[in-house]
Amino acid sequence: MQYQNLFTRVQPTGPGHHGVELPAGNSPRTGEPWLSHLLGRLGNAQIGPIYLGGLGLVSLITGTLCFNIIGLNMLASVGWNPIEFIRQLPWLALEPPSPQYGLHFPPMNQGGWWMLASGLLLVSVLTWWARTYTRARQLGMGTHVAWAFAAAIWLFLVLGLFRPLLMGHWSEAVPYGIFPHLDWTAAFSLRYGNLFYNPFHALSIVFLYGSTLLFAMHGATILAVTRYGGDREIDQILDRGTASERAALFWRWTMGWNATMESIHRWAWWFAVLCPLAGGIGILLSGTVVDNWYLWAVKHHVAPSYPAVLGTAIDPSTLGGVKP
Ligand code: 07D
Repeated sequence: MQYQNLFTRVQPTGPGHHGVELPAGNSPRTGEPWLSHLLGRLGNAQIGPIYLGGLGLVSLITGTLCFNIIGLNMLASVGWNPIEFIRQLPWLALEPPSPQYGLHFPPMNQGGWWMLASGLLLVSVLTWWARTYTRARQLGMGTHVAWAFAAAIWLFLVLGLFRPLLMGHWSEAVPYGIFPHLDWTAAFSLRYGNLFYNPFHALSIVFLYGSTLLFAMHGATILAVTRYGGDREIDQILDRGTASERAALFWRWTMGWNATMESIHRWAWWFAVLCPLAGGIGILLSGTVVDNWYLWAVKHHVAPSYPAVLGTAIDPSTLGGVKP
């Protein structure tokens, strides 16, 4: 019979476990643990208890307020018609203030709600970060998750806070909305001469794609040796002649070299973290230091200057356009 680890996973039932004792000064965990067979097929069957705490509470409240402000503004934009709200949802937006307001606080209906929603989102994301940091510390863990999350927050802050501040306009920030934020992304690329020529965008893609490749390699390798207990990581590191040695051997045979049980996770962490870190640098440089990435690439002999038959590329910033 074929070994099917997904279907042979045993789900023992019994009293739920609240987890290790927490040091003094922590809030109690909320909720009696219960078991879900369905979720147990995807991960751990035990649900809860959850740790809410002060930071979690602030994060949830500010996040919910932000979400509702965005939703209500969208609803207002279709005359408070719920049917139109659902029908047009992908196109609806809460836009940042227009350029004329610079870094000033605009009237509520001209970007003020965007400012308020963004302030709340900022508090929500930062308190959630602090929560990942303090929860890890209280469990005696390293803070690797918090610092990986911080890398994503770096890109989020560059897009919505640091770059608009450097450019002197909140209008530079990203709108809330499904298609509107995609349109913003495409417009940003066009405005700065095609983001493909931005080396940090390229580097960010390297780590994005690199992360998927590494994740596929690692996930596949471990699944391939679960029949030998490869998913029981600690036994694998301490014992000899294990599934993990077989997995290592597989890679040493196929590509001459292998990562270790520990180093593969460092590879994964760095690849994931470098994606938004490099990306944030690329966005911060756009419009502040470099105005046109295509012309930048030509100047630095990265891209060829195309033959004159195609006409010369014109830097859009020299065309005048709409001035604030
Ligand atoms: C966005 C930041 C962290 C987010 C946080 C979120 C909440 C709650 C709730 C609103 C993901 C906090 C908030 C959880 C929200 C409420 C209620 C992380 C983020 C903390 N690109 N591109 C990248 C590719 C093109 C463009 C990165 C590929 C075109 C712009 C990545 C292609 C154009 C920007 C990437 C491609 C263009 C990017 C993102 C291919 C026009 C960025 C990395 C094959 C479409 C961003 C330097 C990431 C960046 C970015 C990939 C093409 C524009 C590597 C594969 C040429 C403007 N692009 N791109 O981790 O960093 O995002 O650029 O075509 O800003 Mg690109």
